[in-house]
Amino acid sequence: MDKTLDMSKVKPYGDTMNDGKVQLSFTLPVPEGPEAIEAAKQLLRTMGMDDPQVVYTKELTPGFTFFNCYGSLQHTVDYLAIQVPKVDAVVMDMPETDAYIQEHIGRKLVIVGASTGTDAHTVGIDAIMNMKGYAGRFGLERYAMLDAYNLGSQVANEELIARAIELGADAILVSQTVTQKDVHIDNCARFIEMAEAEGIRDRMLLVCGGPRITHELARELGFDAGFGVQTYATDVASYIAQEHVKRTAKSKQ
Ligand code: B12
Repeated sequence: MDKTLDMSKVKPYGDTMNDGKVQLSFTLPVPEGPEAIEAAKQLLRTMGMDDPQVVYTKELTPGFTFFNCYGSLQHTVDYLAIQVPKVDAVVMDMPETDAYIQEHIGRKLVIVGASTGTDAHTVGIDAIMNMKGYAGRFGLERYAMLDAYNLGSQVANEELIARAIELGADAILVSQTVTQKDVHIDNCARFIEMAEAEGIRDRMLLVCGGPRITHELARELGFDAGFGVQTYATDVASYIAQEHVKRTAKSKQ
């Protein structure tokens, strides 16, 4: 390990430890030319960068210039002080998860999911649930030990909860992509209120996901877990199976 590396003062790495090198791209509403380059360099210095360099410029359209820049960041971050709430599960692949459910639960788990409220984005929930899957991982519908129902998009909270009750679901998946005016916060908060009113809050695992969802936010909103970008079916299936087993064991104590 490099002796000059201090984890309480971590800096970006370029080609030598602590050189702070970063690459940054942005567009300014100014015409291309020496003044534009100087403006970009001044901005980089203001951002805390030494030795700012503009290595590429391109006028996108008259009066707008795109920049590719390098600089050495002065700022550091205390990596040792960072604490991020995380989903507590070991990620297993599909055959492992199926075997785990077979061995520890002995029946199929029922999962119902939807993109809820006015949200019309389906690609995220499909990536997690659809048979064909996403990024080389099969979706939940493909698992032998899961019964997965994807209700699609723009599904009302009432409808999702009613279907989950009807199907005797073990887990509900809520997908939220649009976050303008915090619509996802209002919608998720209403979903949890409704789940409590219907008496399913402690009977089913409630999971939320989307590009701007974090585990921390989901927990604050009352869900059991939250998943953001770069989530795969394997993450979700592993969590649901392991958490189900943990809770069943607890309820028997
Ligand atoms: C495709 C798309 C559309 C398509 C959707 C088609 C469809 N069938 O889904 C269409 C054209 C319909 C559309 C419409 C709109 N869109 Co749009 N759309 C996108 C786009 C380009 C890609 C989204 C996507 O498919 N990502 C790929 C998937 C795989 O990623 P993901 O959703 O993040 O999912 C992953 C994780 O988040 C997670 N995940 C997601 N859900 C869940 C759920 C659970 C339970 C779990 C565990 C995990 C999980 O797992 C997935 C896999 O890793 C984004 C921009 C972008 N590049 O992201 C804008 C974007 C999402 N759209 C946006 C907007 C504003 C809209 C509209 C409101 C536009 C308008 N004014 O009409 C409408 C919305 C209408 C509505 N009522 O919802 C904004 C949202 C901004 C915001 N912060 O709210 C974005 C970011 C574009 C932008 N930069 O402005 N859109």
